[in-house]
Amino acid sequence: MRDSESWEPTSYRTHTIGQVSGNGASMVGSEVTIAGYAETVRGRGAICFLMLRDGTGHIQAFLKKDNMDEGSFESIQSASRESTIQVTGTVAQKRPPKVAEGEPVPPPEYEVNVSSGTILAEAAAPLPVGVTDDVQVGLDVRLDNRHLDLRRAHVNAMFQLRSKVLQYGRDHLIKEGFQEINSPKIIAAAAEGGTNLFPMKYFETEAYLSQSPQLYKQLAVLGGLERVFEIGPAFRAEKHDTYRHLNEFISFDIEGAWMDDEDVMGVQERMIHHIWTEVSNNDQDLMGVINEYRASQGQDAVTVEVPSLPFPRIPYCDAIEIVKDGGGEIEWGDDIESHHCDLIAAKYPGFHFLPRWPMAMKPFYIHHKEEERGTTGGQLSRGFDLNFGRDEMTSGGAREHRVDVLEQNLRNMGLEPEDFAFYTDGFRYGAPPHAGWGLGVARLLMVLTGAGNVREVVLFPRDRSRVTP
Ligand code: AMO
Repeated sequence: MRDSESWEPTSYRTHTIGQVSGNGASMVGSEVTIAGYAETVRGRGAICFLMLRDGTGHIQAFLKKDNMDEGSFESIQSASRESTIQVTGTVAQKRPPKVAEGEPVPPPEYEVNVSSGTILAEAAAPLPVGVTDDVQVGLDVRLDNRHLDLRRAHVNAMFQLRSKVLQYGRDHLIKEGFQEINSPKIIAAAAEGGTNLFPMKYFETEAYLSQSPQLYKQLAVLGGLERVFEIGPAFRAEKHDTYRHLNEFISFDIEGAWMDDEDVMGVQERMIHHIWTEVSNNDQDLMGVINEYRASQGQDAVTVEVPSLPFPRIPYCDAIEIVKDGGGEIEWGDDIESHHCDLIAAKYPGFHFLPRWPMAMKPFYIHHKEEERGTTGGQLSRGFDLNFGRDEMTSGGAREHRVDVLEQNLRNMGLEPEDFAFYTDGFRYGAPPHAGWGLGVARLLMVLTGAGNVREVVLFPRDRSRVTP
């Protein structure tokens, strides 16, 4: 439940439910108007107990026929679960429950003795997804009814955590001198390979949905913004159907001038360390709600263990050896796939970087790895991934800032430099060496919350079979 101490009254309520239940002692006798969802409606005849919930808490509203006009009493008494209801009444302390001698006395609880009330919108019954009662339904039914699914305490907690994680990440980057940008999402050239583009008709010409802010965050840095970040949507027409792939995802990107791969790995690990520390210090209540649900499903609790710095760095060549030693089949030049990652994670549980990938496996904008800066060539790159367990969280690297080499990289990858002129032109007038990364927000949240599927932590996921709601 959200902390609403500082929330102002609105046209529909004088107080949030959290304000009333949290400050009950000082509010006894005060008149309040509150509004929320009807969790339960109990009682017959002349009295009724209505459990109301808003985003900040629950409270019991006590209705007596004699104290209200008859019509509103009767309509509320017969209201269906999850209907939205507004009530006005006085705050009172609930009668304390009887406790055996020697047993601890529970803290006082408060209720609202209702003098008037209105149903704002009646809920249809039955509910396709149980909100407070745990009826087992599959993920697809939940996502079809996400508006109801979100009312469940642990799902709501996931999205509160998501907002916190983005806030902590932002705060950290701003402290390190990064400024937030927004790059276009309608684009003309592919940053991440031409095969997974969503084409769109753009007046008389063809355009695409952006796969990544890559080229634009670089241009912003070349333009002198120095250190930038963006949290925005990325679109990939990938035909994957897995727990970690979506066709629209939120990419958390940074780009910094006068930085190389090692520098931005530092930014990444400090940011993740900061997020985990803040969640551990401030958001154990939200983790508690998630763990309560996990316990009800027989799942282990998730704990927020702040990772120690620095994260291990396992260069690609060493990672290949670890996979081979673990019995995996892999050769230099092969991609490191999930089943290979399991073997690496057995040795390095937690976050770990995989730097220095073969140049041929990295996009055209990645810089070669050289012993002597300023020379070209070499098989290795300054590109890296950050993994956790079997999942890739981030890709990044130092960028090629010399326009002649950049154009050659494009040609080497079968691309036409002319198609990228809007980008390469940015390098013609003095380009600072720079580096950056892109982090999949949902994948990071999956690690933090123990969710087994990115769809759990994405409000309205888009995959091959889902474009609604
Ligand atoms: P990359 O393509 O590796 O790199 O993407 C960066 C990160 O985004 C996440 N991600 C996805 N998440 C969900 N569904 C998908 N289909 C999906 N695809 C990618 C992953 C991944 O690590 N321009 C570079 C970044 C850079 O170098 O700055 C890029 O986009 O967590």
